[in-house]
Amino acid sequence: MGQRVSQPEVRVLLLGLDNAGKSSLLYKLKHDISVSTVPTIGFNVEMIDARKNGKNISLTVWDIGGQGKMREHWQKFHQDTAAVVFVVDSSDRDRLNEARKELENTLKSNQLRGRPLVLLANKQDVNGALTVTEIKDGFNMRKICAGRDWFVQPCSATVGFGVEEAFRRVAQMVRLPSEPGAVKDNIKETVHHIRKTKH
Ligand SMILES: Nc1nc2c(ncn2[C@@H]2O[C@H](COP(=O)(O)OP(=O)(O)O)[C@@H](O)[C@H]2O)c(=O)[nH]1
Ligand SMILES: [Mg+2]
Repeated sequence: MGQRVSQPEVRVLLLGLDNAGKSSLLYKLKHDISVSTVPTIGFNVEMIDARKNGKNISLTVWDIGGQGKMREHWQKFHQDTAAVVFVVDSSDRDRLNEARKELENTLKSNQLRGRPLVLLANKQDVNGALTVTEIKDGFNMRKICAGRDWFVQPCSATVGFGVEEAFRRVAQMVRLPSEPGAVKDNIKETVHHIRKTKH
């Protein structure tokens, strides 16, 4: 724990439609890598140890979900976010358009301008799941991600492939707090803010 305090920390937002597999991804990471959670205030936070430029960093991954009550906090979350991980259920063709709209809306946020995006094409273990190419084309990624770094990673949260790769990629893409153009992050401040404004 003490070691962590000194290492650079960046906030990563885990977004996507309900049922995309966000919680499963975090659960997977939690079992493979050391983490801490704040389950009592209605969302999941996991600290992921990662490496960037040969140094240890912490990714604090926030799964704030789509719960109505949390939506009012999204602006605050966006402001301090260094990267977005957007999870798609690749086996759910019926909701692909809904997922695309949600992603487009997210990317329109002023606070997230220029922040890197990793799109997780989850549930690749399901027969007939959309391929990375199909999702890239279907989402028109080149167009909607103009002006930021982006990457599409196939994965399966249940089988457990592609997940660690995705977060390694996130670590490569984020700007550290010490770098120009970075955002500062402060978990305590945010938790305090949420507690204060909860009721
Ligand atoms: N087959 C398959 N099912 C998955 C995968 N990831 C999640 N699921 C299932 O999808 C459902 C929704 O997952 P959950 O993590 O709760 O989604 P969330 O709403 O985005 O947090 C659950 O039944 C999971 O077991 C995956 O990679 N493959
Ligand atoms: Mg969930």
